[in-house]
Amino acid sequence: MVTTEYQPLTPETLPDRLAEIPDIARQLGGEAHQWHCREVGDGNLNLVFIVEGATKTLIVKQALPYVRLVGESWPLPLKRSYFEYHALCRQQQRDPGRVPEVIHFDEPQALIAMEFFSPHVILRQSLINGARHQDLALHIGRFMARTLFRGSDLCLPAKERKADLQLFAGNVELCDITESLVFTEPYFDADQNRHTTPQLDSLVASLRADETLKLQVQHLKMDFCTRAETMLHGDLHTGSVMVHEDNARVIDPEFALYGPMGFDIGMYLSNLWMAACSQIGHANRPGERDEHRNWILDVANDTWTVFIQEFSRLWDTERLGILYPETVVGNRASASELALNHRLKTIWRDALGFAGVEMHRRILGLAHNAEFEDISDPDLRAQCESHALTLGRDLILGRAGFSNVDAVSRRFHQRLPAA
Ligand code: SR1
Ligand code: MG
Repeated sequence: MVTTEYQPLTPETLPDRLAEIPDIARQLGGEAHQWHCREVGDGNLNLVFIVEGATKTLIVKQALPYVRLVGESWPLPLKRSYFEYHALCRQQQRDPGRVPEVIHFDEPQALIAMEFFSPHVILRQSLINGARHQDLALHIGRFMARTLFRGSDLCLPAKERKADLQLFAGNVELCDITESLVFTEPYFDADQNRHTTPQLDSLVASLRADETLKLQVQHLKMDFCTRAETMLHGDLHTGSVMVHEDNARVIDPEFALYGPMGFDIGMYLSNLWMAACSQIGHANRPGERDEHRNWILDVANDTWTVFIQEFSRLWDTERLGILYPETVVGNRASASELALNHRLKTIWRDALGFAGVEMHRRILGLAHNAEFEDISDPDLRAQCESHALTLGRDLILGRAGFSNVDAVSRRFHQRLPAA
């Protein structure tokens, strides 16, 4: 853009600003005054515009200098769009077509113009509506395996991986959000917290009084902060996935960082499990959503199965990095297989712990989930939330004991509230 001083855009100012960028003007087609812009951001942080031109529609995302959810009292650096841009470029290379193509990045304006997925909707809302998407597990399981494997020392040249480690280490403020809002605040009576009260009061008090639980969460937080295994999406929940029929795409990697592989997986599975917990709250009659709930649980199971398959395939075919070299661990039939199984076991155990923490923070912390928030009857909402809170505690404390994803489904059903 010609204009260099940062200015938050509006649907009125956006067309003239976009017209200054030849790439965008060409793609949109026609004249700037014909372009139709609307602001559609419903996330916690940014402005998001849909810009309909004469020949094409684009998404324009602009960071605000503060947290949108809270307001100007919580400043947040514009630089997050720089990390989002770099993460999108890497994800595009590592799993082509699964993330929006970047058309233009303007660093001073903290603005990314990108591909518009249409008629896709946010997965979280689709699960609330009771819709199904057949290949969801395939797309997201592969996305996680490809991005997590290909961003790590298992695959990337060490020099490149270290440069990226350094680059994403700058995403300090967004990491701080996760460190505080996910791993810390839910476990004490922090100012920004809220929960369904009084229904959940005693359960919340018991969680906050549970020293073993809090210690385990701090162990997980230490892993999140220190185990820089790969480039993570960093905020891979069902609000960061867009779906249409059998297609699924991933958006919004502004929280990207180098961290443990299990974090993205745990956060994503957790949001599926919470969607499943919420289904009784969206039923018009008892049992109406049982099938849908079981379908969501199956998607969680299949996602992990696809992850294992794809990660194992990459282990055999793309293990070109410095870790577990073939010269030392041999090929699949020997020590390599033991090493792969060890890694998968660690990722699974970590994922379960992170999943439990994500459940807690979405019910006790600042940023809640629509699948629970949209349940207007507080008693019913609290029932769904209690299910998730207790499941979350089980996952954190028992993460080493859930041998596979079926074991989690069984625990889900054991904790299911009586109809
Ligand atoms: C203040 S930001 C709250 C949450 O919104 C984002 O989507 C992340 O999940 C963050 O934790
Ligand atoms: Mg987001």
